[in-house]
Amino acid sequence: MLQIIPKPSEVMIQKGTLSHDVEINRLVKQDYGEEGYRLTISEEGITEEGSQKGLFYADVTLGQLREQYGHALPCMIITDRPRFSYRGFMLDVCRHFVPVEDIKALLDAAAHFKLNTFHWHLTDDQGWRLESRKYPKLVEIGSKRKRANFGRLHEPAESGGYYRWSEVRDIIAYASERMIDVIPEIEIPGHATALLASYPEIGCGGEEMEVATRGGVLPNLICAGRGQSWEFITNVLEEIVGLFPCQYIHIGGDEACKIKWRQCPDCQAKIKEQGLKDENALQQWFVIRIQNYLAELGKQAIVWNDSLRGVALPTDFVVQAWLGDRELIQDFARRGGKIIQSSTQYYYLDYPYHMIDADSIIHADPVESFRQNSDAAIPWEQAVLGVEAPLWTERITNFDRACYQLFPRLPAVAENAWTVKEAREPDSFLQRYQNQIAFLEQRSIYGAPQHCWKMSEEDKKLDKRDHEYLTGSVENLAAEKADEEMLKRENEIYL
Ligand code: TNX
Repeated sequence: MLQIIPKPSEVMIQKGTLSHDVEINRLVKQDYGEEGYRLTISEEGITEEGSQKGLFYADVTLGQLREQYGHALPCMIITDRPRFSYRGFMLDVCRHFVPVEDIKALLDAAAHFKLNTFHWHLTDDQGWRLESRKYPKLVEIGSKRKRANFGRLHEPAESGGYYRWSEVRDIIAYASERMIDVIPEIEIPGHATALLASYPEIGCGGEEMEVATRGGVLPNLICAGRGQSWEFITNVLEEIVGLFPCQYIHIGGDEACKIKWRQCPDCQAKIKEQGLKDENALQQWFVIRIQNYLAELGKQAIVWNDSLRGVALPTDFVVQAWLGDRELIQDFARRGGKIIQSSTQYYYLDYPYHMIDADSIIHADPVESFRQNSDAAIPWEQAVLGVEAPLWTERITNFDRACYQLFPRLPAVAENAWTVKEAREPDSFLQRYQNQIAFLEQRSIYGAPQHCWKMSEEDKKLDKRDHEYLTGSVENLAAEKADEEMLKRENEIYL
């Protein structure tokens, strides 16, 4: 069996082996679609055919074959193409900063599994991580925070970090050599505490605050009613559009708890002025303006599914589905909208292995869960643009821990995103993963131990106990719970 991840669409094994060194014959052809390729290994030599991206993926496949067979390659013809055009992983660099070198190692690994999108979660309550020339306080103030209250972690009293424009360009170039697009995310209007700590005048009532040191849902929102906020957002987005060549900009939109908007005279005046129904409609009015602004600059906005609440969101947005809003997601798909599959049930790689092991990911079809209990007329296979796995980092303080969470689960996600339905073979995934370990370890990527790949009930119990130990400072959890209860009472939709 070929030890390749993601499993290719079609493999024809031929007689013979190729054991001498050969030059690879590369033919640029569009016959295999935007990212597909054909790889032919014969006793005479190796031929790759495809677009520029296809040729890159042919090389990746060949690399994995060499890992398996060394210098005696069996003759074969592989014809391969991806099921989804969007195959992503997200990295939260806000809760804990991630150095450039670590991001590059993860991009190497992502490309090895034919992922093509890196979603860079650059702003959140606990940190603003992107240099701004127009708003220098975003990093002077917003990129630093005091010891976090995420759980039982040994953290320094202060920490921080941000990316300079030169580093951003370096990451984009590095990713691009690996056929990976980089999508920046700026959270609007919620998860904005670090921004508001830097520029309080962008929030409701100009309230002063500090960069957050706890997770969960906080009520600090960009004010939708003030002219200053609009100017601020468009200026920041203008810088971002200038930096990132990608078609998409992610503008967040999750967990925007509306307590302050309800009390803010500017937001309430805006609701009246625009004839809006409520605060959800105000969020939509705000993001639709932003999408229109981005469209003028040739970009498209991605939002988390929470932004579907209110009126019917125009389908020029792409919606990233993580939790809830089932019917709104269905309605969006029915109207022709595109959706990224990031369900917390399978794709949240910050969750512990006892909740999601690699085996359960690989057995989940990215489209089926949308199709279940939905209107049969919805063309889900077209509506799903692709799959993305987020790595939130509240409890991930370093590269080793990130790698533990990501491997082998990220390769399982990559296979779900790449391998066409007819070729899927989930049962052989864990065995094929063995052939990838040397590549990863050469890059100092050490994944989770084998008992995590497919967890027995006993191992789940032990993992649960370890996880509670890691995250479970009792006082922290009690404080978080009390805050959340308060927010829940005031805000019907969240948590
Ligand atoms: C929810 S997913 C969040 C993040 C957290 C994550 C933890 C999403 C759009 N929002 O802010 O980090 O849960 O799993």
